[in-house]
Amino acid sequence: MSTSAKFPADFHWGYATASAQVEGSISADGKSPSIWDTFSSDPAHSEDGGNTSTATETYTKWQEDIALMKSYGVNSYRLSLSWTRILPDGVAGSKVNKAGVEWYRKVLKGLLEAGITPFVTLFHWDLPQVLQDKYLGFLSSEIVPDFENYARVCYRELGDLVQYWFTINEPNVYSLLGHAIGKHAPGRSSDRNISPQGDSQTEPLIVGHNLLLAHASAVKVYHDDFASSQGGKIGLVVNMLWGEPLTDSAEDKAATEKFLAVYNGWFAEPLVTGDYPALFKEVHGSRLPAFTDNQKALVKGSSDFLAINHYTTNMVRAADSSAAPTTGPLSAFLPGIEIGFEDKDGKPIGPAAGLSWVRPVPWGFGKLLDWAHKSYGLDIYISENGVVCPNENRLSRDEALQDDFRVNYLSTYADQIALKIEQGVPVKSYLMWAFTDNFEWQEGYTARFGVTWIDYQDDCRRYPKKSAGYMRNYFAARLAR
Ligand code: GBH
Repeated sequence: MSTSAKFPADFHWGYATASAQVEGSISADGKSPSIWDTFSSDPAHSEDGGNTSTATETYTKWQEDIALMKSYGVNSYRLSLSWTRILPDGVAGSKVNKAGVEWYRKVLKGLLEAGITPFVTLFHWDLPQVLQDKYLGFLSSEIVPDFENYARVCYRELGDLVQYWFTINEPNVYSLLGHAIGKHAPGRSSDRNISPQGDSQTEPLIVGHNLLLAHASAVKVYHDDFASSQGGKIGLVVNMLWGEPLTDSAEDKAATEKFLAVYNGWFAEPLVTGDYPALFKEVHGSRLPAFTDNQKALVKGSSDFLAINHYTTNMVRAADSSAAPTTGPLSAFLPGIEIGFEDKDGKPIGPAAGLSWVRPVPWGFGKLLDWAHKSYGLDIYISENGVVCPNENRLSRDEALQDDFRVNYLSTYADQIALKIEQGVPVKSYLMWAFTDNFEWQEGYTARFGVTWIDYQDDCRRYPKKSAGYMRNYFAARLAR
């Protein structure tokens, strides 16, 4: 084992979760329903009919979780807040639920006492159902002042315990999966077999626009009224894929550029320029809402850093402009490109994992880090990265604990960060998905991303997988002291 430090002493590493995926106790202590509580209560909406009601019972097991995390050696942990625990009525001016606030204060204090730095996401998709009912959530610009108010309450009630805020998780995924593909809450789509309502061509763009304005407004509140006293940083989390042109042809290169601009650039570029990428505007034309000058000024510079969730790489090729991409989150949305996992000789660029959309391609991660640095120039926080092992959910517990596929994925992706830091890319964190197996949205409980195995048949007991110990040793050997 190499003892030479590859990561600076202030590098943040650890694991991530999100409220709806782990907390459970969905009506405890005054919490109101979120759109994911409602959506997942229909068993047709997930692979195994699973829902958010118990999840991994973190609401009651939080102390055990912090102790476990401490034993994993981490110095950081990413969690998200349930809007519906803190403001059950959702809207600006409504009553703050003390019990909800108190639960988060206990957890945050527990983390700090354990020497673990919390990274806190305000919104990881669990919108108050009351706001979806009232004005269709992020389809309406009415969401912006309500989100701004929610953010202010969080900074005021919890900000003394938080130095790293993430406003919104993966606006591209929330827009596309919730309002074009329809597999995520609120489940809207043009496909009438999926949803009675929705327009996959326009709604994701409107939702995306309001997400950016909500993000930027929440950041302005922090910068204006809290940053100087609380001293923290705040930014947006964007899901990014790497795309590699299938061939050297001008068409495939152009298709790849378009793919990166549309998927990655949609939310990252406005943070820096105050506007959408030119290619994104070209693709969507008049369907895309325009920013006013005031909004541009608000959005420009609205992220202290760029937080990236990254899982995989796709090969990209130009296709007939009427053809939708064969797979992936853009399938309902970006014609003219095809994406896949095979190179031009038909060879897979990475081995199959436990879910069809993700394959380990560590070199693609390295290229993405270079590209993101060159394109946006912000400090980079990796806020999610992880994988499901082949067949993982069908293995016995003992078999599943030997997760060598994940060990290999996480350690080779971490190696890419070390390499890029050495080359001058300012990567500040590696927060892996996920701390434990959890409620994996449309996959229900069938996709196990955790470094901790959860026994759903036995009171959600926790069992560390091999990867948890491996990554502890990995960082013990490489993190400068
Ligand atoms: C993240 O999203 C989420 O932030 C996290 O909550 C989640 O648990 C984690 O990933 C693991 O999935 O059905 O073909 O459209 C990752 C981005 C985008 C990955 C949508 C799955 C579905 C592909 N996700 N994608 S498709």
